[in-house]
Amino acid sequence: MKRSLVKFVKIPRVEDDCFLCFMEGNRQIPFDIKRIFYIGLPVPNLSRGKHAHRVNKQVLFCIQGVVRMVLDDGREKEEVILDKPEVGLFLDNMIWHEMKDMDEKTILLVVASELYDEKDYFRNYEDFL
Ligand code: T46
Repeated sequence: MKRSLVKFVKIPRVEDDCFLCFMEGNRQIPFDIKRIFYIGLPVPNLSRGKHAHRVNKQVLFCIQGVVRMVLDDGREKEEVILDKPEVGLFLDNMIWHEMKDMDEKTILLVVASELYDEKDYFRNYEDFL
């Protein structure tokens, strides 16, 4: 059976007079969370990412707006749209990924298994392969 590159991480969404989502390391998030960052106010037609990580694993949430994620393990490519704050995308290490088609409201929240280290990045596709 074909292995899917797209692995969702669903987190609780509590609804009362607003919504509230939460996540905890080694519970919904399948690793110790060492770093959190977020990305927002994209210019039109922005494409970001275009790299893979040697070790770092991440879960990416589109907490507002929309993003199209393109994933590539060097053999297969898959795309997925994220537009729900309670549905994250698990980005394993050694997966080339690109964020596309964000709208002007898009905010991405990313939890990571490792501290920032530029040496962890493959930013050149041929090197990644
Ligand atoms: C990823 C996708 C989803 C830091 O100094 N510390 C950090 O923790 C991060 C995440 C970035 N930076 C610096 C490195 C660059 O000078 O911020 C600048 C922009 O980073 P980058 O071009 O890698 O941004 P994106 O949006 O292409 O990628 C980011 C993450 O870097 C990456 O790990 O998987 O979001």
